[in-house]
Amino acid sequence: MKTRKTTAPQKMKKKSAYTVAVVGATGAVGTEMLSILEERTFPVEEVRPLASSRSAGGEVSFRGDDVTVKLLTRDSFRGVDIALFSAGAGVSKEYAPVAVEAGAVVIDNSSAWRMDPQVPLVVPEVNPYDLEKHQGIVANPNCSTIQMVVVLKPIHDHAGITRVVVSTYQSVSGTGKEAMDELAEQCRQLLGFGDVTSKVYPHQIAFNCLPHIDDFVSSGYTREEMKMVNETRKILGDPSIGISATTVRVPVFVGHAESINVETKNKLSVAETRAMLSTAPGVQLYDDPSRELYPLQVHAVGTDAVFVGRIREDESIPKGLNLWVVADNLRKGAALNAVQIAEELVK
Ligand code: NAP
Ligand code: 12T
Repeated sequence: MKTRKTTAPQKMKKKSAYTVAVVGATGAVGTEMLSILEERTFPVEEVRPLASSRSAGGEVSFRGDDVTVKLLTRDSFRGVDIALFSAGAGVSKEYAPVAVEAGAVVIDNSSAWRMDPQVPLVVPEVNPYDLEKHQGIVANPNCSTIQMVVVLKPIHDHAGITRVVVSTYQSVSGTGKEAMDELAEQCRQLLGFGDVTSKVYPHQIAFNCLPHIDDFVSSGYTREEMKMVNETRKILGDPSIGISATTVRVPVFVGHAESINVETKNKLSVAETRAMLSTAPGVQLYDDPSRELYPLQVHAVGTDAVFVGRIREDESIPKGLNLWVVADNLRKGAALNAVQIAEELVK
């Protein structure tokens, strides 16, 4: 893993409005970043959309204006205060230090810097205090980690989590625009009784589930599963929590769901857990089985909350809970969390 040399914490200069670069502005996450900056009226003086030669020269829309997409180069960050990166780990590894050198604070959505001990890994509802020691780069956690820790944090504070077993049901938008096109195209092919072609995924994703997200590592887990383990421990600041993850791609366009089993030091009843989660920041309790109300991907799309329901005691152990957690992976799982970090930095 790459580490950066230690330097003094870098404070953001207070301004009435900021120059914000969006690296990967034409992608699934970048597009969402632009609309969330606009929606939340983040104080933007100038927005600078950056991408590869594939879309440089094209336009994106910001506050009703068409803004020209520029080619990402080493000179792209002159005058930039905040650089939101969402163009993959390779781009982040190469260009985040360039942006920091030019005086910007980088909020990086890729996996490039997350586990670097000098880089804070932040979910504002969970560990905003970790932002203080940043040295120019702040990392945004993985989408599946973010929605899980928003719910685990209050449980951990109240009852001490010892172990988590999680299975995910992740949408194709987590992979990006091409994967969304692939799911749509395969649905058309199958409903027309044609042959299915796969390019982005190794197998058919339409009407199918793939227990495979990101590359496999030698242990047999995938990188996505290990991100959930390592990032959760870093964010909760507790390396002693046992975590086991199985990450699964499902044929859903937007929204990730997770089945989470939690074991705690102290007993939590369903009523206590409901009461606690009903006031937790960023959490929306949606749990009324008598009216068939539980979180669903189709309801979470376009919203900001992390929805939790199906809260049950795990009757197989003395102190355990089962939860079903759903969020919009492009918003709270990526773009919204990044903009919330920017809001904390300029506060
Ligand atoms: P996407 O829809 O495929 O978009 C990729 C974006 O990156 C496009 O704007 C693309 O520009 C740009 N890009 C790619 N290569 C580039 C290069 N060499 N130089 C400059 N720009 C380049 O993907 P996405 O879903 O938005 O995801 C982008 C990245 O965000 C992912 O790779 C991942 O690292 C991160 N991500 C994080 C989370 C999370 O868990 N927090 C979730 C999803 C994604 P063109 O239009 O020019 O191709
Ligand atoms: N492979 O940010 O494919 O590390 O859903 C996020 C999502 C990597 C990441 C995905 C991925 C990341 C995916």
